[in-house]
Amino acid sequence: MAAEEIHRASTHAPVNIAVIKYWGKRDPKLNLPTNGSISVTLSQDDLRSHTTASCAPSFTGDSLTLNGQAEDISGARTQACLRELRQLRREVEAQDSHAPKLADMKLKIVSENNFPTAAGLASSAAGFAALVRAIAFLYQLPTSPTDLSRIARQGSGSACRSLQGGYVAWNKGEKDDGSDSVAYEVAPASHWPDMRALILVASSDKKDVGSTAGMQQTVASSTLFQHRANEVVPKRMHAMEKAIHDRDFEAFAALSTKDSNNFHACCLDTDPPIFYLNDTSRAAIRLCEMINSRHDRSVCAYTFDAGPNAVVYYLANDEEAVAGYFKALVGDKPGWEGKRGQAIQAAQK
Ligand code: 2P0
Repeated sequence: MAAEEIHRASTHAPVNIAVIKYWGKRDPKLNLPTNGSISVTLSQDDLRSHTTASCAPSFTGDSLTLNGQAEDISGARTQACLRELRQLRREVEAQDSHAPKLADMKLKIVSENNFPTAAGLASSAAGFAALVRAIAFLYQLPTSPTDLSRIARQGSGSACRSLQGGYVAWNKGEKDDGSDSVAYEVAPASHWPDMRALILVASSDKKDVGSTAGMQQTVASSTLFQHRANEVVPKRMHAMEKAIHDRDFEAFAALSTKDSNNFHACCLDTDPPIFYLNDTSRAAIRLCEMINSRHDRSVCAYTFDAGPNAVVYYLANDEEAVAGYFKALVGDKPGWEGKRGQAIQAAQK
């Protein structure tokens, strides 16, 4: 008896770190945001999800294994991604009678992150982006990164920004069906190749308030947030795109740090308040401020997601000024050692 043919495709997707933050949904089901966002894609050599998707007639159920552990994929978000991808495959099969009927087969998805999933390093973004692209490759879909970003967004909002390299924006969109809430490339990584990111893991504990729940609490209770979504971010989106196009690090740094602080101020303005930063985070902020003040210019820019870990952006020429100080801090201070003091230097390519 001939061996059964297993159809298989693999891909990887990088972590992205926002410099204009996504926080708040106007439609939680479709993951439509209240404001646009912009991120920098980190090098896949440093932080990425690698995913293989396969299907065969004998597979009995859809399954996902993440870092060797079986994951529940019955949630509405994963199901929305699988449904959309299968629908697109059915369209391919309807147009080509010789195309194998993959959409009817069950999927086996195996994913590995090369960084600690629990460390709060945007693992859902890289994870959903890799999952969606692996299945799109398996199904040989004629989809663009923008089409795929619309699907990945439904898995996790920030995932839509991990399907392209370099500098990526997520357009808030205006339509209720989410068809225009997609990611686009502001500039390729090669446009500003000397950008660097230093990631300081201040804690790899699971966060107290998850992003999905936290942002909904903020939307429901923060008045500061209304100002952020309607006034602050729309202006910053344009200014950040210009800073990236102009390779203007001074403007990039000012906008990144201000946006991180504005986002965390909205978290504090939430009822009950959400605290993502800790003493280590605040020490990193003070160190950046000190480095910039000593040089009398913006040498480094800090940003924090929904957790205490700092991401510090700087240019390659300033490697010594920034990494030197942070390495000293990591090495010297109790609380930055071992798991809590792990520093990953990720060169953005
Ligand atoms: C961002 N964050 O722009 C912001 C900054 C956290 C702070 O995107 O509910 O995990 O899956 O759409 O994408 C985290 O939110 O939330 C996030 P869901 P997601 O990167």
